[in-house]
Amino acid sequence: MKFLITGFEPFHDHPINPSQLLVESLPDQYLDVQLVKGILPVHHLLGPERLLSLLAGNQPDAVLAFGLAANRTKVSLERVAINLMDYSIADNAGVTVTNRPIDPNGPAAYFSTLPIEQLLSTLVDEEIPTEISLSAGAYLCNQVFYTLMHWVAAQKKRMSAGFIHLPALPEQAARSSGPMPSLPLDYFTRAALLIIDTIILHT
Ligand code: PCA
Repeated sequence: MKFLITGFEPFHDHPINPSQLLVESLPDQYLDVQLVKGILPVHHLLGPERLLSLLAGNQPDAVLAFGLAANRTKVSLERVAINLMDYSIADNAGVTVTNRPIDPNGPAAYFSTLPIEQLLSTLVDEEIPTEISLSAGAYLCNQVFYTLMHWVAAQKKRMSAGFIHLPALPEQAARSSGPMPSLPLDYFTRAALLIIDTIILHT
């Protein structure tokens, strides 16, 4: 079995991105699973493009995409991707896309195909603060999530794929002028491996 696992490069006023550090912390092989890893640019065109080329080039059996949401207090299992780009900050190329569909011909939204209820109870049982989230926002993470689920919808097979937002790391919170919730990196690494375990068990 092959998983594609992606994170994002740093963006905006975040000098590091926990999703990148998480992806880099994972092994290339876990149990019987090959982990293909990619870091996506925070760029309105190149982010989704890089994801699509990783998907086409690797034909994974399952996909986990991660990103940072610095205001979140818990690991957030995103339930729905919406067909909207409405950036509140610029991407790393300085571009702010507002009020535009991701795909003018695509459906309004896609649901995650991750077993998010099972993932929630597994992670909470392991004492990793976790929640189900109803909005991945309207920035790059949602755009990549929507692009991912659009690709999944076109596949002939059923597959587990979705997006997970991570809170900031303690080193980001330490340097933040305002309040910033955080969790240590090993929580994210453990969460990712537990998510893989759970998907294998449920597919
Ligand atoms: N978080 C941003 C984009 C990249 C990232 O890690 C987001 O939530 O859209």
